[in-house]
Amino acid sequence: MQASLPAVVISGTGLYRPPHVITNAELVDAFNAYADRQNTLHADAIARGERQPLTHSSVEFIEKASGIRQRYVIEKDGVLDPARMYPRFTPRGDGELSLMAEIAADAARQALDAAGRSGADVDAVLCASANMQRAYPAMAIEIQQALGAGGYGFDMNVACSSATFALEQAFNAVRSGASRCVLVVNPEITSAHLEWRDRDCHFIFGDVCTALLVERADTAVGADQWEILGTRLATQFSNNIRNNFGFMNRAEDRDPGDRDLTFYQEGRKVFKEVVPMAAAHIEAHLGQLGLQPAQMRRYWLHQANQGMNQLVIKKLIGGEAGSEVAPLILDEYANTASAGSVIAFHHHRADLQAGDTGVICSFGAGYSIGSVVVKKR
Ligand code: CO8
Repeated sequence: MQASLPAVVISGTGLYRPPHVITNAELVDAFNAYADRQNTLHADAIARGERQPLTHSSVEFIEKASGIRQRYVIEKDGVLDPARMYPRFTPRGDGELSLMAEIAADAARQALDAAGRSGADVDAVLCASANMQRAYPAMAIEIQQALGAGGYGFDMNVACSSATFALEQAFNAVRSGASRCVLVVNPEITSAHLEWRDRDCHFIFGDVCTALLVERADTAVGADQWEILGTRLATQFSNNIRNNFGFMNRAEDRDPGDRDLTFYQEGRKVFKEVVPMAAAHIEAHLGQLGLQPAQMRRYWLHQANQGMNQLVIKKLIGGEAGSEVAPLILDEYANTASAGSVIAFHHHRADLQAGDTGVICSFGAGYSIGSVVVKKR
């Protein structure tokens, strides 16, 4: 049964990179100005011991603890305004393309070009992201229309593992014959869900959008094709990374500024738990396919923390995670939620030869882990 299924390839990738960069120095300056303002505003309460003063952030801490040096954002002024500290987006009318659909269509067109395809060739669109701009209609359907694609589209959210989970859906849809050509897009406007006023996490995220085209190998026409050898998904419930924003907030009489309505985490616990989970997951997946970790030419890993990726690679192959083995993009892009491993794949695969294999792997809230083993054709 398995042997008769057609081979499926990733035939193109695309990347939308926002126009604005925020360096760590700019970020820290804005945060420290915000902290000083807050401490002045609440000086009496602080003096009475009723409130803790806010402590300054530091570039050195951010770079040492995470490896992040800068991030791209769609809107910069609002984020860096100490009186605001979140992006400023102009609302768009229902007749206009939404921001998520706009950046997804941009990345998608690049993926289509790379694969030698047009929107009309696509018969399924999966918009897979850690945050959706609205409840409905699905962004995927708006993107489908913007590209002139056929078939169907739907949105899906598995936090930072949204892209790999969508890749499995695309892989299965194509090899089963249900779809001919599936577009996966990951518009991550993380700047809108990050709490820029929290020193513990204000440096973590950046905005971006990635796109991947998945189609049958025997009809693919692109010059750069990556056969999907297998996918493996796993979830295990955890409260260590959480965001309680949702449609019931209004009915709960919540203040939209409540801290738990944006990203929050127990970073230390996550770090400790993810390393063994991710390494065991990848090893088991490769074992299922009759492959060994050391045989992989490349690991395109989730981009949250430099140290975490180094430890995952050490557990897998016992060696260093140099850029040859596990390229890092988080120094430039920061954590881009589900898009991180796809950006690494987009930027760091041109040097591999036909027959070379590698693993795209995400780890995210949920917890959720997804791995996709690919071979260059
Ligand atoms: N500037 C200066 N000092 C700071 C700052 C700052 N901005 N922030 C914290 N500090 C101080 C703290 O106050 C603390 O001081 P003290 O020791 O005096 O109490 C000290 O620095 C250490 O603080 P932390 O313990 O919070 O710092 P960590 O060393 O843990 O680093 C990280 C924080 C970088 C967030 C780290 O915990 C981390 O990367 N954890 C991994 C989780 C992660 O990356 N999350 C990102 C988003 S979620 C995601 O992408 C999914 C990840 C994996 C999911 C798992 C699926 C299986």
